[in-house]
Amino acid sequence: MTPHDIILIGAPVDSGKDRKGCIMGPDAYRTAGLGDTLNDLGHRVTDLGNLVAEDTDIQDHDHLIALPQTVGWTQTLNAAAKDAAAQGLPIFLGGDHSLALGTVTGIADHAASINKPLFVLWLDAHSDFHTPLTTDSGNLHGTPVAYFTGHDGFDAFPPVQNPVPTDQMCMIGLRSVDPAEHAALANTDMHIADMRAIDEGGIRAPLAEFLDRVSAADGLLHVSLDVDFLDPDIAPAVGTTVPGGATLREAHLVMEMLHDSGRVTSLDLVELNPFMDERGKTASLMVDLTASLMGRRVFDRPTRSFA
Ligand code: 6HN
Ligand code: MN
Ligand code: MN
Ligand code: MN
Repeated sequence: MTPHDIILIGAPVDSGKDRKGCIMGPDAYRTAGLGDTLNDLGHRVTDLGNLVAEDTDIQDHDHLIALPQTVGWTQTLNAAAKDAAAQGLPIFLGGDHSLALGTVTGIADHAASINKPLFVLWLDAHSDFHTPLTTDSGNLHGTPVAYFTGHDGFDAFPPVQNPVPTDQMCMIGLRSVDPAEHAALANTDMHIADMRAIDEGGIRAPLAEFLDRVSAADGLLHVSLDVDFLDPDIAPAVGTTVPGGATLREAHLVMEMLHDSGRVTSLDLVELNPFMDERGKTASLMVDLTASLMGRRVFDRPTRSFA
């Protein structure tokens, strides 16, 4: 297994929605042993600690929740992501999903600087494809994909320098898409495997097809893992649970395939709300999934048959 220089970046973003608690996410991952786990797999691990959002001059908005704070985080994380991607494999310890407004745009700027296409894998119950003009909840964690793919309505945010083309994106696990998001997605060539597709055909095929395209283009791959991608029975610590999510084995298979592809260059761990967890089980599961992504396995394949 190739050892990586892994850079842990605490992003305790809690401004992307009403319900509080994601501020505790980074420390929950540390408490669950993320750093040591990755170190034991043979990686070199640096923890940059928790970042603090920049101050902005933006005014509060009457519909959008905590707009100034989220714009500040976007600026901070854009710069941090650009920087870290040039030095190793950043893992952003969220924080809610609004952090991807900054992380993905920063990684996209890095990819452009080395002339490589950036691909994004979105593992989520939701498409997070609202704009500030279409969101009915006002929760900006529902908007990052529209922002970093270059859609209108984000006037308060820094202009996106290098939008990610939608055909370089794949969403897996969707089961809650609002009407405005549905209409907007229909106008894109985004690759989508919703839960029905996974029920019928399995989770392997759509991911394998996407990974083949990343390899063929010699692309960078950013993975954004929302806790609510997982079924709430195994991952209760998230404010936006939707029944019928990925099982433990489906999730590990995704991570194992991502590892085998050798393509992943950055990762978001988002939406963990430790206040809602059951004795740390969701935080520990997220650490285990990250371990699978970074090379933990029972046997090298093909496994020996014990029959
Ligand atoms: N997430 N579509 C809903 C909204 O409020 O816009 C849910 C968003 C969930 C956000 O998954 O990170
Ligand atoms: Mn999300
Ligand atoms: Mn979600
Ligand atoms: Mn909504």
